[in-house]
Amino acid sequence: MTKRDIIIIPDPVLREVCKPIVTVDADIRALADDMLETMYAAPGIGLAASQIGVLQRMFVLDVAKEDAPKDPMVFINPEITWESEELSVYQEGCLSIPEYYEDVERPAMVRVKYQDIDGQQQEIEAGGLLATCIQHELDHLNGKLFIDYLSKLKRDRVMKKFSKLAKQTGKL
Ligand code: GNR
Ligand code: NI
Repeated sequence: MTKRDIIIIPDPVLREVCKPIVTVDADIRALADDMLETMYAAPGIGLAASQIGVLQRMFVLDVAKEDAPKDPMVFINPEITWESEELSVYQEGCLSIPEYYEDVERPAMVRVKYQDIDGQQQEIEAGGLLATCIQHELDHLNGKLFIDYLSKLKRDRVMKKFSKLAKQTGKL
């Protein structure tokens, strides 16, 4: 297992659309391990492959409470097959936009079809924080970030702050 570096905005890699995974093989299982290690170390409750510069349709999650046992989940080629009309608001954050948090409204419940780490087709219905996280991670695979749901003023402000930081640290 290897901890990978997490890509921060405004890196354009975060705006790329990830490609479907054709076969769930040993390389994909090793990637899932690296992504979970990176997510736990951050620490975060989710991580999409594009956040470590891998443009494949896969994300990992663990929304277990801090005092509960670990519950790592891996979603390969995920697709939302249903979303509730009911919406809910969560204060979201993103490891690619460190220390910035804002409320985002999304469907309260979703059904998601995906392949698991054994390549088996699965479908689950999720609510609460899990539903929010699944939507946040699936957005990453389509090059979308949670700040895209905010006003242009807020989004421009945060992009500007991180662009300036990237220049100072020579990462852009
Ligand atoms: O660690 C994370 N916390 C979080 C909180 C509310 C809604 C979504 C998230 S996902 C985020 C990790 C991340 O950036 N995943 O892409
Ligand atoms: Ni994120």
